[in-house]
Amino acid sequence: MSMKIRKTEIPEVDRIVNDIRNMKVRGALNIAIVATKTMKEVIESGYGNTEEIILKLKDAGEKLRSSRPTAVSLPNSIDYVLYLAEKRKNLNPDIFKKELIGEIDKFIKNMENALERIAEIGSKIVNNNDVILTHCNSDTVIAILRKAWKKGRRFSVIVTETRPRLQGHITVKKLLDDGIPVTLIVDSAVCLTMYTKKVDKVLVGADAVCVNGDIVNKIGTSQIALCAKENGVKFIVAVESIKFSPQSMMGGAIEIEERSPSEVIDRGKLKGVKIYNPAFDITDADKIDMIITEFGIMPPEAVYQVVREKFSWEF
Ligand code: RI2
Repeated sequence: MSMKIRKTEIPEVDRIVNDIRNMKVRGALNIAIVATKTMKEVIESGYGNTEEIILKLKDAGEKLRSSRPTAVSLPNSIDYVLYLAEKRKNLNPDIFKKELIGEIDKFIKNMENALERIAEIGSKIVNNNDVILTHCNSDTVIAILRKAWKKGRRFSVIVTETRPRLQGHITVKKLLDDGIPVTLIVDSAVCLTMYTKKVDKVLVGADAVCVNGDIVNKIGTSQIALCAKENGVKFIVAVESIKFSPQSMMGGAIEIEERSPSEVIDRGKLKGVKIYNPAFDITDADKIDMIITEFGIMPPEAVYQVVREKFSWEF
């Protein structure tokens, strides 16, 4: 007898895993929200007793966790859902599902609220006539810039292309849609642009924030931070606390995703060459002036305290 798979079961998880891996779903916060919604769907479609549903949830969590290794918001959100489930493992399946879904909805709302809160807090550091440089495509950065623009601040933004996937182009489109003036530069033009005093602030997102305040973000970020330090330009990071990594004392402890050589070059064109394609790099805390979170603006040294207070649940 052939076993029929229910429509919303594991294949849906596989599809999301692929979408995250192929970067159809991307951006550290977005990945966390989509993964959490997928876990919720596993609960909604789960049948059997509570123990069996938890097993399915763990299986889905493992698959989702493996989709991209660097964005800490992904394991953080999966671990939190599993923690909520374990706490309710003695409940009957109906009450278990109802309570867990309610908690997950609250968790998703909290992540969305964090983004709005950061937009509000971050908008205050954007001044009239500022020239702000950003790298890659961060929804959190865009939310700040949009909010500041809506409040009437008038500024302009320099966006790096962000090789190899040119995610800077997404940022350019989004900002232009809101009427914000944008200049696109190649990644290697950052130093000259800062040296010629064309930048007031750097504002970037992050995929992970370590306990010591180091951040992990799109490849090229650390060079921009070095350049900002050298030229006395403020380097500011905007992140929701779901991206804080309680398990990583320093940036070096976080796994850096290496992506396909085909993102860099069509190898047929340069036969025999080796390609190294890390997707992220580490910016040391001492290059960071401030971190904007939903709790307020803090120096990188304050991350330790937030991690202690926020991540009281067990992994
Ligand atoms: P938000 C992105 O990673 C970029 O590195 C970006 O700076 C960071 O996540 C944070 O993005 P990727 O998914 O959560 O493009 O602020 O590899 O959107």
